[in-house]
Amino acid sequence: MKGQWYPGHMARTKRVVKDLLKHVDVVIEVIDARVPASSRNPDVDALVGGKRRIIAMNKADLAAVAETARWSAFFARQGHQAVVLTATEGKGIHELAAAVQASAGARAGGRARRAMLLGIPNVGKSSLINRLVRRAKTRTGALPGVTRGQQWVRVGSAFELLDLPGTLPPRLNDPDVVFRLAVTGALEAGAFDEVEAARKLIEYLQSERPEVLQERYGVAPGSPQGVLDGIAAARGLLRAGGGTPDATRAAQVVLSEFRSGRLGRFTLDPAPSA
Ligand SMILES: Nc1nc2c(ncn2[C@@H]2O[C@H](COP(=O)(O)OP(=O)(O)O)[C@@H](O)[C@H]2O)c(=O)[nH]1
Ligand SMILES: [Mg+2]
Repeated sequence: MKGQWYPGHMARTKRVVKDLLKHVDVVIEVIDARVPASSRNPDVDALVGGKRRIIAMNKADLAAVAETARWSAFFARQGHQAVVLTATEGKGIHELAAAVQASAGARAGGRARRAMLLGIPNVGKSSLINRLVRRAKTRTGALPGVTRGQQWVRVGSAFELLDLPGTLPPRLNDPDVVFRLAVTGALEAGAFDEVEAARKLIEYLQSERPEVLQERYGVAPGSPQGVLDGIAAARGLLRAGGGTPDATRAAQVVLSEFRSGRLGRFTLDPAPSA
């Protein structure tokens, strides 16, 4: 699968992120727990360097529980603390705040430690900030390195959070990664072929959990295109005029229901064993 992103905009953002990082003690790298490898930006390691880092595995409500535990253990072996979260329900927020506080250590020279969130689009950075800031006490105002409109917000007693996240481009050079980002909703609709993504998703579902499509749509197993046409027929999604199945709308239904968890909880990136 091919994917596209806005390189100009992202290149500028990366410069801004690099600048902001100079003022930060702890980085919260936000990833999607369904795709813990595919949702990481490959430049993060270089950008963050030796700073303390916490990996926020968000959207855990949509990921397979056992796989999330395996990934979390893997990150720990890599020397990064991982926190499992569901930002939309506020789950794990206390643990995340505590982890930042602990990793930031004591105040240095009377100043609270500073943290910022980083990650590719749609992993839930804004949702996490909203939840963390709800726990906030005071806004500390503009400081050097903070673009107009951004500010540090004090969370708890020992750290301050930048109230806007750093957004980095997703990985788009590997067709499997593009597929996994497309079906989890990290890419904009125009950046990939929806029918192709849905066909690949149907193939995946038929091999991983063959009963799911039959239970949800009443379609018998078969070729991905046949299943897609069957879903269109079952949902009354027919093209105007000829009355033939509308595979594009059927693809949109499957993608949207997969993303919202209505087809079950899935982790698309298998956890490394070592
Ligand atoms: N199911 C689920 N959805 C989430 C979670 N966190 C964020 N979302 C949804 O994912 C989408 C992107 O979230 P947003 O915070 O805007 O991501 P950002 O682009 O990284 O800032 C929104 O529709 C959120 O409601 C979560 O933990 N679980
Ligand atoms: Mg956002």
